[in-house]
Amino acid sequence: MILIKLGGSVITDKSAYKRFNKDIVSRLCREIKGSKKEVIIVHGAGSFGHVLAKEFELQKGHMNNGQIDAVAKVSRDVRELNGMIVSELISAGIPSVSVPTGSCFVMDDNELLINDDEVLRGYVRLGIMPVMFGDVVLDRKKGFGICSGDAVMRSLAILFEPEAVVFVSDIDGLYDRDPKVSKDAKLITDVDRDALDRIPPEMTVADVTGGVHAKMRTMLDMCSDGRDCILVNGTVDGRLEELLTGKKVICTRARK
Ligand code: IP8
Repeated sequence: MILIKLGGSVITDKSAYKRFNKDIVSRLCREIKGSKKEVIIVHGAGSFGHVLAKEFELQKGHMNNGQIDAVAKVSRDVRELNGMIVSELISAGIPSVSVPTGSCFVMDDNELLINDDEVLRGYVRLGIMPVMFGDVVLDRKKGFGICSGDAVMRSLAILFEPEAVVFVSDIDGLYDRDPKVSKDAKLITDVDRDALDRIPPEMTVADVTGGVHAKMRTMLDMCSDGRDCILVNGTVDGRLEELLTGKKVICTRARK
């Protein structure tokens, strides 16, 4: 099984509140179907989550009651996004069901707890893909918090032990410096901890949450013997399908 995260920067337009990239999502779903691989998909929140979450500092937990309305709105907005993604998956021939992170699970001081996996495993056994996503989630210590799709990926990797983990983003991979600023920026195709430590974090392009450097660290944490984690550009037609079917494509591969 391959665990795939569709990043918020690909599935939405980050510059506009709640703008869904329907055509890209539809194509990516067809590419996943075309690959004939068994997958589990997680998605980010993009402009359906980050805009209000940032404005009301939801990631800091419950500080004031002015945040409560924003918790409800973010929750509503990311479910709306999830509904559109599940629709695209079903249209592409991938039976899928929404498993909203914040409705099914809690966090404890920012750590997502999936203590009961009956629902997730039950759907997978039936051949229906559970689709989780970055969400606002109740937190035992902080009242609520923001659980990123990356944190969901970490939990699902422990539960399902996928053979590979793929992060679909809007960039070709990790560069040694910001390619939008520097023409000499080089794509790093293979990265391990030592290689990542040599790249200054501020030199890499910022992604939805924390930047590519932070994402690479998460990816390295998810690597194990025989399991690579790959960052690939989903805005390029066909690239995800080629990667999933074992072709050589432009990407960054994190190895243990
Ligand atoms: O887009 C963030 O998830 P991400 C979740 O995976 C919210 O970082 C609600 C902002």
